[in-house]
Amino acid sequence: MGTSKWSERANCWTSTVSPDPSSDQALVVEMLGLEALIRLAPDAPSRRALIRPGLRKKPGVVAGDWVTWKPVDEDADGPDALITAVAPRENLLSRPDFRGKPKPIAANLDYVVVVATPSDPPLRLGLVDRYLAAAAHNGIDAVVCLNKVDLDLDGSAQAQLLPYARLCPVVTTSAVLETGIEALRRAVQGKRSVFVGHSGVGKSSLANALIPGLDRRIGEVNDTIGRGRHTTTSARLLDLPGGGELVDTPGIRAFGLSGIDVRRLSELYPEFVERADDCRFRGCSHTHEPGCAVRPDVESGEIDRGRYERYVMIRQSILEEDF
Ligand SMILES: Nc1nc2c(ncn2[C@@H]2O[C@H](COP(=O)(O)OP(=O)(O)OP(=O)(O)O)[C@@H](O)[C@H]2O)c(=O)[nH]1
Ligand SMILES: [Mg+2]
Ligand SMILES: [Zn+2]
Repeated sequence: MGTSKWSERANCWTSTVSPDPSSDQALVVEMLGLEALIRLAPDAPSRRALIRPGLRKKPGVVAGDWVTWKPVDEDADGPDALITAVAPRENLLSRPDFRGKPKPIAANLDYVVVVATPSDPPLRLGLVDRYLAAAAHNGIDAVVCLNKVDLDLDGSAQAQLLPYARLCPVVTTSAVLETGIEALRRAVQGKRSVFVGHSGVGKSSLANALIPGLDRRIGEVNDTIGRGRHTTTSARLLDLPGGGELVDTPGIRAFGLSGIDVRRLSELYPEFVERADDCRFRGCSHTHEPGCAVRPDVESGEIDRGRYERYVMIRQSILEEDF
């Protein structure tokens, strides 16, 4: 869904959803309570829109949605537009809220860019795995970005991410030293990406590095706690110079996969899928079944043991949530 999709979208909307070919379609840039910031064309300024009450129910409206709108009477400083419909989504990335209910993050995405750090906050590969599984579940490609590589003095974080290079692009950056920014730019150019990860990994700092003059608010440098700062409070779609967009999102503490059927979990691991045809049983979970073709590959090192062990733990956590 790069910027080029604007025209494709426009054609598709005029032929299907909208009888009026003028300009009643817009892109949602940010949600602010019951209002949305929408944009009518790639370089147009964003404007405030109310959301028709019937559309407020989850998943509601999110950044990256294409919507139909109509003008409404401007009252003082209030919004001057009303969103009347949401176009069918190509995909939607959600995460469970504190009650386990899916909370939508962003829609119509090409990439989920999982941002992680060697330290401050510490590297948690279980979270990376959960995001990769969620991306696969929603049919979205993933990119892993190891930011704050300036803190990876012994290279151990980079070593831990080596197995991921077989699964998706892995980019190593430092927003502070401005290293790896061009590689990240190449990875996301012309596409629509959502930046996800713990609070404080540098998602907004990377957005600032990719978009000169953006000046998005980032966490305090001399904060001594080193985690849980939640500087960004709502997902915001930002234009990349030269085409494409990124959605900067608020950091999270944990990312559950409770919406995923546990029997489907192994299908979200491409390295397991590659071998699963040779398992004796269809729908093998690769945990206890005889004749499993995946476990020998874990033993031989063909499949990364860490990924496998975390898969077993993630599977267990989904099973426990289900009962
Ligand atoms: N050493 C180092 N610090 C960085 C780097 N990138 C960002 N930081 C610092 O990390 C802190 C958090 O950066 P943010 O960009 O606000 O992180 P965020 O992921 O957007 O955080 P939330 O909005 O809370 O989710 C700030 O103090 C940044 O200066 C980096 O590459 N190296
Ligand atoms: Mg941020
Ligand atoms: Zn198996």
